[in-house]
Amino acid sequence: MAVRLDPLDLYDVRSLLTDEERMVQDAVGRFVDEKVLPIIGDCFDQGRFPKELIPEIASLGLLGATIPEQYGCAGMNGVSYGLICQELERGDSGLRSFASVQSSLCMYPIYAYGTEEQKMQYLPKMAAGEIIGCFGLTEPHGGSDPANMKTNAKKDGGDWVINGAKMWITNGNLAHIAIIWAQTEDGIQGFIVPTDTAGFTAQEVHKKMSLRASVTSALFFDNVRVPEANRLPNVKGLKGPLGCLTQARYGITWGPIGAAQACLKEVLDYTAERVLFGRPLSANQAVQIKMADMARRITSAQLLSLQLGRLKDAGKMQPTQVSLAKWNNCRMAIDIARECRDILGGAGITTEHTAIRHALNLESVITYEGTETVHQLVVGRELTGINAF
Ligand code: TGC
Ligand code: FAD
Repeated sequence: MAVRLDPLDLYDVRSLLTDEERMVQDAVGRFVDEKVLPIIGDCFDQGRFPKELIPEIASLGLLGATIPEQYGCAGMNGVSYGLICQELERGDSGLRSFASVQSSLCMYPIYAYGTEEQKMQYLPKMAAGEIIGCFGLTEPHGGSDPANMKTNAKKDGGDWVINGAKMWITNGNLAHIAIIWAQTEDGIQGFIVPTDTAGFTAQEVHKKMSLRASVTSALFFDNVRVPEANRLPNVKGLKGPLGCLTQARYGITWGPIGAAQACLKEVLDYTAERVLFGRPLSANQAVQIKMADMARRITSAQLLSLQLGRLKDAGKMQPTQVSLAKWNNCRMAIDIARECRDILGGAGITTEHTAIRHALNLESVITYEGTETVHQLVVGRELTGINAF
């Protein structure tokens, strides 16, 4: 007798995981089912990030999960980090954003570019969720071109004085520290800026229709003074922030798989129950073809991210490969979420169902960490050798 396949994992990608990776996925999955799904629709409606979940996210080892245990982190592999992102985003992209920023954009640069003192001072408390970070690269005049950075840091005795502004910064009003990228006489450098430093202001962005269960802010620097000990000394130039983005974008290739799975699950259940023209909606060819096509695209995305993770864990992952997967998987998920919204009919327009929340969130996910066009042009450059930016 044919085995009934898991509709959300038609190729049994889970069987390609190690026992440890499966345990991570199950633990995060349980957390999402029990703690996130019951509240997240209301959080989105209210425009509220569920801060109360931070201690449990931290105690599950989800913050800085791939950083070694000597810094208070879980020391997991890249595939486990991907699965964390996938499960969190099955709940909501905002929650995955929180973990991505804390882990890949704030803890990673301290780990990769910081001194031993900086690592010991910040990483264990960040893993415990006691210190929250944000990452300031994008500026109001154009995020796709970070080389054209206006925010600057000038040396003044033993200090650095930072002036400028950053825009669209996840966790901005939650954060205790900001990892800020600024132009210096020696090129772009990174600084750890405590958010209670005089001259630092964070202003929350309101009226968002996307990532409503996430904090997004504008940051302003008016003669913000930090000591030399707060500079990340082990990198200079754009490759510093871009190196962090490669880590975060890798995780983001996994996240939208979770969002798409949540949407497909919802319409599989809905179309089985909804009777129109005397039969379940799911009995129509047009509806089955749409759902089959969703499963096809989810399966391709799962295999893409898993192979990317295996390359990452083997130390072979290239930024262009990350760009291809970020582009493919965000496009896959936003198209599926929009199609699921359509299949739900009128019921799909409220946050009683999840498709519209995921579709709206994915408008941000397909834009941040490099827009779809940026990633297409990275792949185009790889193929042709011509920089078309
Ligand atoms: P280029 O000038 O050629 O390169 C500069 C240096 O960087 C190196 N490099 C990379 N290193 C690591 N990872 C990457 N992905 C890298 N890409 C380039 C490169 O080798 C070079 O090193 P060196 O030693 O020669 O100096 O820069 P480029 O032409 O490659 O960059 C152009 C472009 C458009 C791809 C880049 O500027 C870009 O990616 N723009 C998009 C900016 C972006 O993604 N911003 C995201 C902001 S953070 C965010 O959105 C967080 S949302 C988080 C959430 O809530 O989840
Ligand atoms: P622009 O760069 O102005 O781009 C506008 C349009 O032009 C896009 O469609 C783009 O694809 C297109 N375009 C650009 N260049 C070209 C070209 N050469 N050819 C053709 N088309 C082109 N940033 C951070 O630093 N930290 C964060 O924590 C963070 N969190 C975010 C959270 C949210 C919810 C959002 C929405 C954004 C966040 N960002 C963050 C910023 C994000 O990275 C930027 O929005 C993104 O990089 C695009 O920059 P931009 O919005 O300035 O658009």
